[in-house]
Amino acid sequence: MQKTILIIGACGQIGTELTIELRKKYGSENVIASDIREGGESLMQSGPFELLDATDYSAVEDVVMHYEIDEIYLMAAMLSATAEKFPMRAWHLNMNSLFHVLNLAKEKKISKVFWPSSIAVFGPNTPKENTPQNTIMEPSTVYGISKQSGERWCEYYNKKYGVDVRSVRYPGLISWKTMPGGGTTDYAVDIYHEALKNGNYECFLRADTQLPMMYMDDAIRATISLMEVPSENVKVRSSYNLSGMSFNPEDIAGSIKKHLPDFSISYAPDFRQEIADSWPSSIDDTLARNEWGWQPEYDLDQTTAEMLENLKK
Ligand code: AKB
Repeated sequence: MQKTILIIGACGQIGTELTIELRKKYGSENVIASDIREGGESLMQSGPFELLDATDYSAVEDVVMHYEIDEIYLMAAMLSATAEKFPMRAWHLNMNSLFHVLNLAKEKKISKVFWPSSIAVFGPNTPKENTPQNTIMEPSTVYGISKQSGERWCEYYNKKYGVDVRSVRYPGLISWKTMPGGGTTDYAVDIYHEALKNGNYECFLRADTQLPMMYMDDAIRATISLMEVPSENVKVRSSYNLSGMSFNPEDIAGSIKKHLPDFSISYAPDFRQEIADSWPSSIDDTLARNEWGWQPEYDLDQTTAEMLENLKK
């Protein structure tokens, strides 16, 4: 059966690539992109677009009714570093947009929701290596607190009202089509741009800051496969751990040097170091692998090759 999909936050780092992929899969006219601002040319020209404020319930409801939307992917959020600067704005955006979408599903105006969580749900007391699905969380950032609360609400809406909501805890995402904005893991994208432009990069994290990361193609594949799994197979209604690779700034610099031998990196840690230090260094995603067949494809060197090749163009 043909379905109609709305992506909220379609012009961001994940939203752009998700929209393009969903349009390939379900047809351009059936995938409505929306955001508070217009996006890049390839996104804007590939299908319908609506200017939409994710915190405005009536505006979201109008778009849902107008296009007879079946599924929403809610990708609008304020990320970790920016959220530390604007805690109340981050809370307002991250929580209210989620409530609006969950309530539309509760009222049966849509039938399925994807909402992204993050490794930021974990905190300084969480076991750092191979962080399990269920463990101590206690996030210490505004963004992490909003994602942790969001997970609890998703689970609640599923149990109480039968809302079909699905989620993964994204690690840092690496992509070349759209820049990330305001995250702690953004260095792993900036570094490729600077390597090609200037041959050097000043990193805002320490050399040994190991974090979970993933190439965007893997992240999009994970997202769409989770949304396609039959509902009874989705056992976790908070959010699934999801793992791609783990590396630190020194490793990524080494990987870049295989292509650009003169590349150099220096370190000037700032407030984002404390955020990174509170997060896991690797993730155990056994449940995602067992329950819906998750398998990552990209390691660090493959990611570097793809990033440099595409950014050079
Ligand atoms: C961030 O750094 O804030 C995000 C995330 C890990 O959720 N990329």
